[in-house]
Amino acid sequence: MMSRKLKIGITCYPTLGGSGVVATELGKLLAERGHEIHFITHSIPFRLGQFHKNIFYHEVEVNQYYVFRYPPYDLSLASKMAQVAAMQNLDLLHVHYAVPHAVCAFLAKQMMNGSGLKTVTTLHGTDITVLAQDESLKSLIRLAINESDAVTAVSKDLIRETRELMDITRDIDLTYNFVDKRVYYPRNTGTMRSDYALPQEKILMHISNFRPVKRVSDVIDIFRRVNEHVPSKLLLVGEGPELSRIQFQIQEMGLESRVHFLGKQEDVAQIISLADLLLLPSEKESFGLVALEAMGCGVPTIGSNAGGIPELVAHEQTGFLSAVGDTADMARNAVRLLTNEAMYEQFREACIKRSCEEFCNDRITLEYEKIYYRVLGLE
Ligand code: GMT
Repeated sequence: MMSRKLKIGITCYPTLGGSGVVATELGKLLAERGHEIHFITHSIPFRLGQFHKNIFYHEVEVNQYYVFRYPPYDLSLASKMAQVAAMQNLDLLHVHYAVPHAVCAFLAKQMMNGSGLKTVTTLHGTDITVLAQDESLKSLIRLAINESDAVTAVSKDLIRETRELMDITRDIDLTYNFVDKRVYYPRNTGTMRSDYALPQEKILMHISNFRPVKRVSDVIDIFRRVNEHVPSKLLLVGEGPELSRIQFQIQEMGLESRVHFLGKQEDVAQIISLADLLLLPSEKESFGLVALEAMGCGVPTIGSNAGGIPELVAHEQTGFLSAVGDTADMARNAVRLLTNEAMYEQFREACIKRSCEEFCNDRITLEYEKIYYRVLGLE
């Protein structure tokens, strides 16, 4: 029974964020395992890559009727989900992010009444920690969660927070995020390193969407402190609303010559492999996918102990975690690690081992598969 290949519709935010990356990578891995995957999104997922015979893409188009002041994307998505489910005879819809995707899946299931279509919702963090704080959305999110045939969340901390904030008692499966170990391993960076740093300098890196929650000013402060003891360079990867303020802060501190802005980058594994340390001092992080991407490449994380980060980064083994905002402690830990070669080597090996054993693609894909078979009664 377990080997029946499934037809799965996947909806995610295709153009940004860790949730889109995880959803797309999961779809690709499920397709490799013989399942038929139908992405139902407004644009083609940015990490989809090469053609694969088991992967299909269905574009959600929003009609601009003159009566609409706000064209209803959510309703178009729900209709498209139902249409694809009927046309392709889907077994289930797996939606990433509660708003609006889980709500749309609920509507699609109602439209497909009696067809046996199941829905699985994966919560990624901000859908609960930010959006569910809005009382006007809370009941809708609660409905979508309660009506899903299975709900998963990417950390224990997110499960706890969902229960507390949403007053939800139903089962929520823990499915950690993962990295594909065929992609995330310590890459040979050749001469690339010398483009950014001198041989005696260390490279610190921060990758994010530069939103306030990432506390990028803390990144700069940690770097300033580290640089007083260990000659180093800071590589900033990504773009977002805080970027211009950060540029100003760097100028004010006179650090321009020591910081490189790399903008948005596609080949994250190659870039992270340049780093000696990843900095992730976030205010809140349900998981912190970038710390896992770094871990896969053998790069320890110095960061905060917010949200789900401690479930991923093993404190004193694959990195060091401090209280949010304690940049002095974060800098002390960074210096400790960068100036002790034996300790650094130990951390590096622990990173590679932990990412392969605890967060590897094979393991997490099987966990999702098991959930699909369970909701379909095919266990
Ligand atoms: O806030 C972000 O960085 C984007 C957001 C998203 O929707 O992709 O990230 C959330 O989901 C990621 C994938 O599961 C997690 O790794 C991030 O920790 C989480 N962000 C927050 O909780 C702030």
